Amino acid sequence: MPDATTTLGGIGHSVKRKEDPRFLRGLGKYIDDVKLPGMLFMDIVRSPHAHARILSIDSSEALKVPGVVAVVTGKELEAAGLHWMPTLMSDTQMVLPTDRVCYQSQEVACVLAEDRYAAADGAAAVQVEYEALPPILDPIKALEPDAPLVRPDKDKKSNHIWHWEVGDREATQRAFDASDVVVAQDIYIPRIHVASIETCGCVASMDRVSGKLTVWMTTQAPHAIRTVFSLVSKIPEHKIRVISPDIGGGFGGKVPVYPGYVCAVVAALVTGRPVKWIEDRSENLQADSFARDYHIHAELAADNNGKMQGLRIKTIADHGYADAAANPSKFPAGLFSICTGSYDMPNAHVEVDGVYTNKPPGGIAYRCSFRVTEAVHTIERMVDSLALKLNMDPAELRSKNFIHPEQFPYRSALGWEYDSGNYQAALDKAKAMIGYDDLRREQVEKRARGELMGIGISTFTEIVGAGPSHTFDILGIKMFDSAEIRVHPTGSAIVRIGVQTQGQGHETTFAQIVAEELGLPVDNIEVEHGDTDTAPYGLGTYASRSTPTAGAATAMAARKIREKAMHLAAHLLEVSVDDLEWKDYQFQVRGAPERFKTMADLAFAAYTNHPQGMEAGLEAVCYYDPPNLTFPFGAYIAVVDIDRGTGEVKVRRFVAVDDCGTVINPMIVEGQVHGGLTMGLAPALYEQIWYDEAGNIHGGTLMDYLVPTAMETPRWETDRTVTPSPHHPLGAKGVGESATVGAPPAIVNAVVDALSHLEVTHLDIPITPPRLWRLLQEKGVAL
Ligand code: MCN
Ligand code: CUM
Repeated sequence: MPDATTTLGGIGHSVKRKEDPRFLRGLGKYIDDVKLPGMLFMDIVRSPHAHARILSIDSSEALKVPGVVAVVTGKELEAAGLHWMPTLMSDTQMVLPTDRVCYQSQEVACVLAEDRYAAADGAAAVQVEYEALPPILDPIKALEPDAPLVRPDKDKKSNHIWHWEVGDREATQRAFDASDVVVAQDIYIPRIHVASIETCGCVASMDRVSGKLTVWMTTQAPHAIRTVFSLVSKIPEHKIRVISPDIGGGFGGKVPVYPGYVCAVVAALVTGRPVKWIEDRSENLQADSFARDYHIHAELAADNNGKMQGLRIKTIADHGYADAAANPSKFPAGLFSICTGSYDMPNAHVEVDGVYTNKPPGGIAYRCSFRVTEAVHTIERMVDSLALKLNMDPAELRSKNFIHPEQFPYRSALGWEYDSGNYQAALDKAKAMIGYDDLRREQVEKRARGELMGIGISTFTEIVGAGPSHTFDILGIKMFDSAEIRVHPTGSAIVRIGVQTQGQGHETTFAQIVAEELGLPVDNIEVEHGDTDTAPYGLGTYASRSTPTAGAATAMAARKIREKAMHLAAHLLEVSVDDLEWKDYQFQVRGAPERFKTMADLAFAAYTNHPQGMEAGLEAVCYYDPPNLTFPFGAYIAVVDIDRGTGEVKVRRFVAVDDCGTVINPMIVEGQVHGGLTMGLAPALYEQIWYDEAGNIHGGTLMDYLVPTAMETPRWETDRTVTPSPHHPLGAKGVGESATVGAPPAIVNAVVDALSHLEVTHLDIPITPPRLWRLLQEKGVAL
């Protein structure tokens, strides 16, 4: 007989996803499925130049295209004061330009038409006269004193945006002076793009009777967007409704506000008709927010035994023409300062400088909780460099430096308080799964035969769950999150949460939390989110924050309900609350377990038989402000074989042991890890966006931006350890990005390991076959 928790589908059960029946049958409701009477379609004219003056925009031919209703340019927006908008990092970004464009594919004008095709024909007919200007593309050259300015509109006459540093510079210098060995490395982490299946878009509609603006949009943070819309447009917040319906992948790319959204809203307000805007694939790849683009110089100091003494990092962050990163306001370089990783690093100092260039605004997106990928890549590569220099096994070097379980809560040299961890246990498990020692023996034999095989390790620490509101905010809005639960008289319930899902399965996992806390079956619990008119205020889904924040809020709200239910139970059973205990998902009389009330009994009583003086109903709200972030971690080991004839890297095996504390749904967590690993393989071996000297984008279509398919993806071998978070009510940590953060250095370390006997100490990503083949040729080992 199944036990109570199996029937409930509570925490720890691989409940099948409630959202899948509609997705698998093609019945999801995405933005493009929103169709309103009288709806106009918008298309965007984009710049062919990376940097140019706009001499004129002639819309007359476009207006002659049958079906075209209007053309909107920056001049029209300027008249309404809407041609610039704030970015999430308090920078400014053009909605539509009035006099110059700053990157290739930048929005120049938008065309509104009766159908999508007329809009596209209209956009092609808009004539724009440009005077090309030399683009500034290299962020290091952009910092030279005589470099032309990307942003002449700014008071500061420089391409330097901000400087940020943390740690103790002098102490770190002393540690370096006193150390036996120092390894130093330049590491470039290139621009990449999330390439979610669904591109971005919106439908904006103004109801002329109620005066209410409704915007269905591909956003990961509907409430924050509504507040910012209200502040910028002066439309009262209750007259704005933002709905984030089913979303076909977010991965960070749907956090920022893009000019297209704003243009569609303005067009709906001006024309009085609903307006739909949906990006095509190349617009999505070429103009939306980018990730990474960090030029890193790192140094790691240690003594001869391999005990790490200090870490020093200097980074130039290429932000494109605007700092439109979606970081918490006080963290211009995100949480890059997690770069001391899983190691007990006594000293560290980190500096980052943000720089403008003629590229699309970038700085966060791609499954990374605010620059953690860059941090993890740096430290995990540096640890391997050190191992090579000391001729020490990289697993052994890691073990020597891990923060020990008894050191938690651990305060890092850069100021974070790690909540919990057990790094050695995860590494031991991964080593056992993959057969580490056997692989090392195999490598020796293969090397003797001239075969190139490598083993790479990454033992990373993530930092997710922004955030404690005393330090974390977005444009002043504190980063808490929320849940609201209402139990209906017949024992089913609705849960509304301030975060939402872009594919993570929240409709299932949040129901599981309530099932566990209240003892109601998961099938009877509906989860609703993404609609600002109904969901409680929350900051949205990114930075793997849903479980750490709204997950905690859901548990706490459920516990408030349980508290009230206990009083109802005492009333019904005619005992004092002190005589009751919550056991086997029921309130039982202590010592007389045959006298009990289930939550369904109590829900009914809450509406039909509640004691005089008690409010009717059974519902609760919680706004949860986490006391700390959560620090999930993992140990990954990759085995690669290199084809000496083609330079192709084949990932033969990949073992991933993750620890995200208490697991709510093991199947969903495994799915998150599988997807995340594939998105870690991608930048390691395939994906990159780069710009040629004229500022033309490369990797701006799926012809040359290589998203891995099932063909390239190895069979992931996953397992886990469980080290609960001591401060989360369920002990859970986030997991949504761990694999993307942890995987790239494991793969790079494996490739470098395969070539280490040829004096190869580092490779930048992506390690593509042509790049690697050239290196094999140089080393005389290509076939
Ligand atoms: N979970 C769990 N037990 C845990 C931790 C998480 O069962 N201890 C479950 C959660 O309940 C949730 C899922 O795993 O269903 C992910 O939870 P969490 O780690 O809290 O992350 P978020 O829900 O906040 O998701 C955001 C994260 C981010 S930031 C990116 S980027 C990313 C990712 O999720 N984007 C995704 N995974 C994605 N998966 C899909 N399918 N689509 C995206 O756009
Ligand atoms: Cu930076 S990708 Mo996720 O945090 O949406």
